[in-house]
Amino acid sequence: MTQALIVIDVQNDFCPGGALAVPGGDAIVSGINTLMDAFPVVILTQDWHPTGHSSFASSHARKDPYELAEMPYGPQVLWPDHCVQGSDGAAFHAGLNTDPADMIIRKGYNPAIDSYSAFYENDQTTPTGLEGYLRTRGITALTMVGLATDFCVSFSAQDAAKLGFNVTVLSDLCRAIDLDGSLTAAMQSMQAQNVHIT
Ligand code: VGL
Ligand code: ZN
Repeated sequence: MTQALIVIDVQNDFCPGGALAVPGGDAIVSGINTLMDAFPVVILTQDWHPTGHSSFASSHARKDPYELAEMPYGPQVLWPDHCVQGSDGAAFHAGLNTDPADMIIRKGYNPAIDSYSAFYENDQTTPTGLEGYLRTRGITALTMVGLATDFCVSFSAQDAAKLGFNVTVLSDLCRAIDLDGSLTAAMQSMQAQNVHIT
């Protein structure tokens, strides 16, 4: 069994002062750096949206951030503009040690479809390629940490578990947005998919 650590979206825009700041988002950075030493494989994900991305409220008439929009693939929360490709907000937190990463996978680059999960876009059918990468390297167990617990961590963990990986989420090294009970809902959904939460 080969174990990989997947570090989700530890980027400036999800940290205090960022466009979509997650409370305490920066508090997990040093713990994640330390944890990297314990894993033979480290993978980072990076939310990476083009300007005018369809998940931005600013791309929709008469919509404010945190409202819902009906997309062809279902309801989508609309966010403040964040993690625009090449911007400082899209960069990893300066304190995050990116050197141990074997691979950095970007997601959310499709203008028409958001991608919370590191495995599938929000249409739940378009793959990012991460599954193939993990399988061809013989990785069967995944530990996930990062931002945000109730969106990108939760969707990634659930997809991984559905794909048959043994998934553990270390909640101490995650932080949540917690929009209208989204954290409680995410915890329940992850548990229902047999994600181990510690
Ligand atoms: C995320 C909302 C929008 C996340 C990314 O990383 O959890 N949340 N884009
Ligand atoms: Zn995003």
